[in-house]
Amino acid sequence: MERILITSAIPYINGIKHLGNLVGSQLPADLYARYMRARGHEVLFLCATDEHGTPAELAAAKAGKPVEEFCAEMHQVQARLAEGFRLSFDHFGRSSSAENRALTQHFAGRLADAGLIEERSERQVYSKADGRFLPDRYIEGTCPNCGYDKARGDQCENCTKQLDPTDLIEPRSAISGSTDLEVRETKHLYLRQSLLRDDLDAWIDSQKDWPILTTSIAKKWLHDGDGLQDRGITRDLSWGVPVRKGDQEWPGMEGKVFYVWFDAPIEYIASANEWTNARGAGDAEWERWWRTDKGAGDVRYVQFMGKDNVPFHTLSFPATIMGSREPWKLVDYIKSFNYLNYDGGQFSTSQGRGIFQDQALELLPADYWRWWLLSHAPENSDSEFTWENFQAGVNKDLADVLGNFVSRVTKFARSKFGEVVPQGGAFGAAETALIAELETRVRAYEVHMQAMEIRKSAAELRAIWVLGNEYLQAAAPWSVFKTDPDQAAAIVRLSLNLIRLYAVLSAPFIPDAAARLFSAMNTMDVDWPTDVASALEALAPGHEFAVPEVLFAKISDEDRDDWQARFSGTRD
Ligand code: B3M
Ligand code: ZN
Repeated sequence: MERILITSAIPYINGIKHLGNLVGSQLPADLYARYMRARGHEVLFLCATDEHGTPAELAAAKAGKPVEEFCAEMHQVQARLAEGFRLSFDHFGRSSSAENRALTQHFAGRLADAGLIEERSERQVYSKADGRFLPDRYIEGTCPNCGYDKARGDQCENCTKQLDPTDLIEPRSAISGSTDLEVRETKHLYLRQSLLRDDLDAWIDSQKDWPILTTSIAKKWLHDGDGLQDRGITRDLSWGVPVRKGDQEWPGMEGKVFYVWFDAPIEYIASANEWTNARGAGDAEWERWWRTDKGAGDVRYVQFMGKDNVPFHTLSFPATIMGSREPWKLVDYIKSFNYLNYDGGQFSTSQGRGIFQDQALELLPADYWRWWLLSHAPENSDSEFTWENFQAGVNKDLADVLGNFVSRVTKFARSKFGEVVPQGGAFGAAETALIAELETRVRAYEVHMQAMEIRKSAAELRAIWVLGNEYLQAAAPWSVFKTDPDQAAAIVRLSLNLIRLYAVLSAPFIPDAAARLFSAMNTMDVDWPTDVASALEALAPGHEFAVPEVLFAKISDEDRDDWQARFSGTRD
């Protein structure tokens, strides 16, 4: 038995995430966590909301709420959606937690002690009316390029030109509208990542099994252009982790907070601490996952994320950990994803384009989405969601193959033998062949799941479902019954057992359907089939079962067209 720590990139708090976000981190992480638990490993699966930074402040202002209140509410919303999609986090934390505040300040203090933090002076726009420095996107004015009068200090939305706040004509504060702005000196902390370049380089080189997508991005940022840049890790905002050196004041840094990307990955650790604090458990319990001096030496740590987050996880966060000179657990494997596109374009949170998590769950149960998204995970290239493709995947794989098998077997069994597993005779050549093929495919499925090859795993699982259908079609118990009821009973006995086996194998992908199959088969035996032949004897003759309700409803052409039209525009 192994111990496996799993984290998914923590979603921003500022809005409800779309399905592209879901398939790029949380959903595959959940698949892996469920599979590893099913194989008997000890798993700690953590996620959280990423609550700091300008986007959170802006979203709260737009909602007309204090930022703390906005974040608390949105955390609940995201937590409920995570439950809706059956994401099996052991803890879903908050980067604004007291635990993360303490840990973030701790790391900053350690980095400073190690000489890895430097103070630099910068010139930044200050608003007297607002009594604060303004981040670039908090400054509005007229675009010097196109004349648009609501251009932001970082970019003009109208003509897309990248801007500096000083380029704007008649700049004003986006908060108060005040034009009483001036440029002032301000000090910020920089993490001297460049000093850790060789350590990072050697560490990345030693990761022989990482996916190419992960290492290529890491290497690009390590070596391209100017190489690894030192990074500003503080901001002049009020919402965030206050800048402190451990539990000490940091002279000159009063009123400043850490940059959101500095504290967000530390929340992976803090979430474990929140998890134990929530239960009144001691520190030893989370530290055995995170501190190699306290038992985490044999933990395998796997992270899941979209490709845009890779530089932060291969360079910045490891720099924080290595630079602390403390024995924190470093990631062992980073599974990264390309993008899922939506119907000929991109999913976009800011433009409200695509399907969002809440909308998806209003249309269909989680399993439909889980199955389609995972079986089309954007692993080796970007992939695309279209309504035709979604309909085809659900109707073919879930309804015609898996659902149909379950329905035919259970209904036929009930009609001929009642709702108990019949005894029947010995297995013949067809059954022996099926078992051998299942044995091969189940082992292949294990290999793909272990390697986090999501699409290959889905394809293998689908092939395992198909085997059952093909067997049933060829064995034709409904005909055999007329001449040899005993043989028909053996076919049914095997097929009912196959339903239980399917529930075990499919649970990581479609946990709700699996739970319904277990309950219909009236069994708590969820053991992984280390030997297919004996797994197919788990339900003994005489064992009672029930015919389940329709497992998966087909998506009609009408619904498909209706949904396509409904989600063709943008959400406000
Ligand atoms: N919140 C961005 C994202 O959700 C960011 C990830 C943080 S991971 C520590 O894609
Ligand atoms: Zn412009």
